[in-house]
Amino acid sequence: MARLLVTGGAGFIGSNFVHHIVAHTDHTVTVLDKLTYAGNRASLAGLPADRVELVVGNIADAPLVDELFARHDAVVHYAAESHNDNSLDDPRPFLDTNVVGTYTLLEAARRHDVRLHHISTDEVYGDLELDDPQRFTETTPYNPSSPYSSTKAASDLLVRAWVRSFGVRATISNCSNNYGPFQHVEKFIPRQITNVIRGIRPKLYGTGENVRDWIHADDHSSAVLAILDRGAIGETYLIGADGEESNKDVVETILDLMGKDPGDYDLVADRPGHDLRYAIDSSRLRAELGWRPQYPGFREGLEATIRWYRDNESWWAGAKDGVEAFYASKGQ
Ligand code: NAD
Ligand code: TDX
Repeated sequence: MARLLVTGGAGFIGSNFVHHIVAHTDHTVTVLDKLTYAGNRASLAGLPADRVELVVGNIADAPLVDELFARHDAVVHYAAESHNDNSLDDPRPFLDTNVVGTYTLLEAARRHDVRLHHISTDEVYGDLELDDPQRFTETTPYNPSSPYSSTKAASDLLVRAWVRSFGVRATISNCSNNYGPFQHVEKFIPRQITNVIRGIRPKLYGTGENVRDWIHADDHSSAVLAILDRGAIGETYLIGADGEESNKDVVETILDLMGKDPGDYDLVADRPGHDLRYAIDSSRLRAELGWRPQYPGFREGLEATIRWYRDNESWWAGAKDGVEAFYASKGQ
């Protein structure tokens, strides 16, 4: 039994991880989350109070972070500003949380010699051509495109430097695009599902040819747990489930699964600097730590996710109108 501190545990992937930990381990969890627009207490509802505690606070608050690190065995760091479109609108919070926040955690890890796992993204590697046979590996050079991905790249490099310079016991994982329950309606898949529920046509950026490599959030959680248990200190592991799909195919599948005409969507203004394709080679994680994705195929996963958004309208309804107004102001 370990005492885990999970930053950003009221967000999409962090809350899925907390549910996973409660279901599959006997660890206790303290969530440190600022509850920004992206954090939601309701994502932790129903979890046992003797296993999960929520502390509302900022990862850049050094005294608070120091006090929390002193009483935990390991930290899993999910907290971030996570949305590319927001980072194009106002990059500042991305620097404050993703860079200064991560720096604050690293300094506390150094002081208290606490094991830290840093959650990152495949977007640090930039993008691939559609027909490139190569996928991202742990040795692909960093080449981020957006304010969001450049701040995530910066945070990864800080972790590497604190490992090498100060002996901080940290690991890093870079994961592909996640889907599943508790994802904010600003993101691609929940936006389109909730659009269809509301009678709004799905919106595809540009031509819809861009490719993302999809993994269910629960498979991301099992990979993070494997790295926390068995990963080598100072190392980076790529997490992916061989789930490449074009955005157009994803929208058509959602429409089909929701009983609509698969052509019933709009092409809208493209994202500036829009990355074309991401693709992860997760051989290292599979070979060295024996991890395998457990979730069934993408279509089945999408079907379950659609069911979750239909059944949990009260979880997302409050955010929907504001998100659509933001996109409408940009012609998206
Ligand atoms: P999210 O936006 O849904 O959740 C982020 C959480 O962090 C929210 O609960 C928010 O309140 C909290 N937070 C933000 N700033 C904070 C601060 N200063 N102090 C404390 N808490 C703060 O994001 P997500 O999609 O769940 O992503 C989680 C992590 O996974 C991020 O680090 C992201 O870069 C990474 N990641 C995401 C994906 C994806 O597909 N969504 C893929 C790979 C990696
Ligand atoms: O309405 C939309 N229409 C559309 O075509 C939206 C919101 C998005 N898109 C496109 C843009 C991307 O090609 O869909 C794709 C996925 O978009 P997002 O959900 O915004 O994700 P992405 O930019 O790929 O980044 C996600 O994966 C990597 C997460 O948000 C990041 O936090 C993670 O690091």
